[in-house]
Amino acid sequence: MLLPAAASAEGRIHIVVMAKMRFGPAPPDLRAGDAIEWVNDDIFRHTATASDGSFDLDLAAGARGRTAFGKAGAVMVRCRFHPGMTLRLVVG
Ligand SMILES: [Cu+2]
Repeated sequence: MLLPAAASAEGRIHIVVMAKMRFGPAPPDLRAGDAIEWVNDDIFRHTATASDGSFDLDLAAGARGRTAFGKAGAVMVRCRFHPGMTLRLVVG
């Protein structure tokens, strides 16, 4: 029986900046086990809220926070305060 190769000790951390009422681009190489560090570089409070309920991060202006991605798949992210802010993530 073959065992899967050992996973790397830790996933990588990708940065997504929120600025000017928008999410920055989705990381193209996001993988299960990775995390995103959300950086609110705006003058407004924003959230990074997953449509599947897997995370809901509330960030004051200037704040940052991380969410981890445990499994592959697509997830839509939006800001609860600004309906125009959306981001589609694909976890490989
Ligand atoms: Cu917002």
